[in-house]
Amino acid sequence: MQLRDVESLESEVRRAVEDVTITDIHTHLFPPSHGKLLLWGVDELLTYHYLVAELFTVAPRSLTPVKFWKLSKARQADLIWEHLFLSGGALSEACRGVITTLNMLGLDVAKRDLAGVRTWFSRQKIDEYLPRAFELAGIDYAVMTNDPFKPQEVKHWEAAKPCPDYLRTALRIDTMILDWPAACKTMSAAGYKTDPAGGAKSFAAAREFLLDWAKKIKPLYLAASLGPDFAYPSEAAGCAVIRDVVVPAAMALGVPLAMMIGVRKQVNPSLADGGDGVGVADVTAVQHLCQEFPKAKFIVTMLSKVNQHELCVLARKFGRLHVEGCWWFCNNPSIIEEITRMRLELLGTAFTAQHSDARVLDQVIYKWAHTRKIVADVLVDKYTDLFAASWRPTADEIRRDVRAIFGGSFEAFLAK
Ligand code: FIX
Ligand code: ZN
Repeated sequence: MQLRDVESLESEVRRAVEDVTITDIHTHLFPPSHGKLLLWGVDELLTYHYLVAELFTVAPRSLTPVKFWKLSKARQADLIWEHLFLSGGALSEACRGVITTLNMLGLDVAKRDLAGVRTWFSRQKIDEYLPRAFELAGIDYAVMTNDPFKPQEVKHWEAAKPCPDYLRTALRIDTMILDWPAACKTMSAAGYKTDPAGGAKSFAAAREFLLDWAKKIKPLYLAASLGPDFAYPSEAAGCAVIRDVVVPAAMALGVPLAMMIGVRKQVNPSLADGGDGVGVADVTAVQHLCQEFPKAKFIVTMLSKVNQHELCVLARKFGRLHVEGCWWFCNNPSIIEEITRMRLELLGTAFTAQHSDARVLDQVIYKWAHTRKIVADVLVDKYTDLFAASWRPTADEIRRDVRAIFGGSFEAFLAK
């Protein structure tokens, strides 16, 4: 039925966003059977690398990263709680996220009782807590980041540990593109005759490595994080790997290659995972890949706010390029709003609004709650503009469009 006035339109849009089941297309979660790889609980939330980096923007000089890393996880969390929350105002998105998560779990955040929160978490069982977190977040499944070059991950797949169907895989192959010799070591040890010097035989063996891994874990896509200096084509070894190994394997598997472009790795190594920065990248690298491989599919997100408009326009030129997410340093309300508004205006619903990038399970709770609010506000504006021009969307159409940007378009793109 058509909506008769702007008030009913707005409430329908907000309800649709509130109720939509979201597909989380990029996370760093793991199955509970993969043990400590799956991070969860308040101390992991507080020691998220975003908060570690923020701690060192305010910490006293006496607290150096070297000293910090020697402390227990709980003591690290105590310091972050003290400096960023109790005496820091908790105004950053990463701080607010912890508070949103604890609040949505029903904990009394106003008491600021970290010890009490820890006690509560100590009583949770991961096999019940994981589905509960997904339910609070409103997600049907999450796509993991599965790296065949990380022995600590490989051992669990080789042992065929169970993986619930609400955790899907992505084959993460940065090493193959960015450090071919290191990738050769891993692949040769696994019986794939690969040579640091490359060459046709070596690349054929590397394609077999990817196809065999795909048989094992059935990835929804192949994925790589690339720097702001990523150029294609170029003389860099990684370009030959992309051209002769990665894209051919993705096409043989019928899956997209997902590229996350613009991370300036380890700008400050003392911060470990928190030490990565951002740089403006060259969108023409994506353009050249789309032009050279018209039958391949690419999913792209870029880290610099500066790159977003050019990437959006490019996605208008290539239907086999899917734009997704407000990645990492773009995953902040002010930037999510700007990017989502622009994507709706340029792409309609042919994009995926967000991914959580959750490294800690509990983060899916806040990352999706925050994103839903921002996207709802943007969609209310957009539908109101249509309504003002006498267009009359129905409730079903609004639900259809909302699902599209929260996973529907992604699944349609996979099936293309
Ligand atoms: O490359 C990636 O998948 C990035 O998302 C991570 O490396 C990064 O540390 C992160 O989790 C950002 O949110
Ligand atoms: Zn990530």
